Amino acid sequence: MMGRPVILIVDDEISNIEMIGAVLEDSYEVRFARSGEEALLQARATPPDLVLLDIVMPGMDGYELCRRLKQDEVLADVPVIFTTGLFKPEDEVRGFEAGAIDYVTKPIQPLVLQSRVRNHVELKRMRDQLADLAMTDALTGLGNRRLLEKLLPSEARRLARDGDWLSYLMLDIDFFKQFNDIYGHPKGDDCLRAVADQIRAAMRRSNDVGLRYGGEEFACILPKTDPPSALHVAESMRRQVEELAIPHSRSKISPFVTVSIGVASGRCIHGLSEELWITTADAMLYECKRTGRNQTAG
Ligand code: GH3
Ligand code: MG
Ligand code: MG
Ligand code: MG
Repeated sequence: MMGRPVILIVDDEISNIEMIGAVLEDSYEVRFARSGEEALLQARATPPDLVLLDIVMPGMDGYELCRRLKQDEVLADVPVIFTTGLFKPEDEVRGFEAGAIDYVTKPIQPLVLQSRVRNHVELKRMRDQLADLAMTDALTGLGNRRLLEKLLPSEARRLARDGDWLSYLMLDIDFFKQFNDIYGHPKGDDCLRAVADQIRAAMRRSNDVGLRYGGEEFACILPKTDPPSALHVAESMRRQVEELAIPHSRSKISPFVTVSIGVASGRCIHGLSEELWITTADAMLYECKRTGRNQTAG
């Protein structure tokens, strides 16, 4: 969440929107929608940090909108608080069943609403932080294996719509065990960070992602990238690492730290397992190692 958190108020009555907006506008960026349909369009265009939702509205009611938000891949985690005139326990239970995080009845008590909104915005921020942390490698700051396992299938699915190219790179540092043995693990960690920085710098397009697969192995996901372009990225990455000129006296092939990179490229098709990219890149990486290291293959 950057800047002021965005609150989307959904209510068919303008006086309710004005009243709730006035309570929150000092601390939040307030947006509003007059119907469920309008709210769904708005939220998809610019996801809010929290939704305040009326239940009784013509057309799509609040329960239905809440369910739709919870089914949306991007919006599912946005907290929804019902603000409603319906006060019966069964109405409230329906609200929670639809996926709401809280339920406030009208007439609104301004200070109570402020407190509840503040708590839920803060909890959402902490959940987002934890989710980021869970997907980040602590040593290099790159995405980790967990992020790879989430991103690769979702990218493959997205690209399958147009049968687009997906390229996948698997990078492995050469003779890294010997590097640790002679220079020690702290220097080994510095080396991993330096290689990670080169990988990050090589991710030129907005959807390119470099990740730490584990140990001294890294992966890159390059959407809409054909085989020659992927090999080009890999080759330039290999050269950039070599040009760091990190001394490695125990490498059998170079005075410096080098890497080998296996490349897998294919057009995405619905139902094709993304494992194919991993096993292919692995096989190509093995070829690089077998035939000398410090090279790329695809
Ligand atoms: P090859 O050229 O065939 O890839 O040989 P290699 O020595 O690089 O491969 P091997 O798999 O035998 O060794 C990988 C080494 O990476 C062993 C392990 O100590 C080291 N390593 C894995 N994770 C870390 C880490 O987080 N920090 C440091 N310093 N070393 C690590
Ligand atoms: Mg209403
Ligand atoms: Mg390895
Ligand atoms: Mg290695």
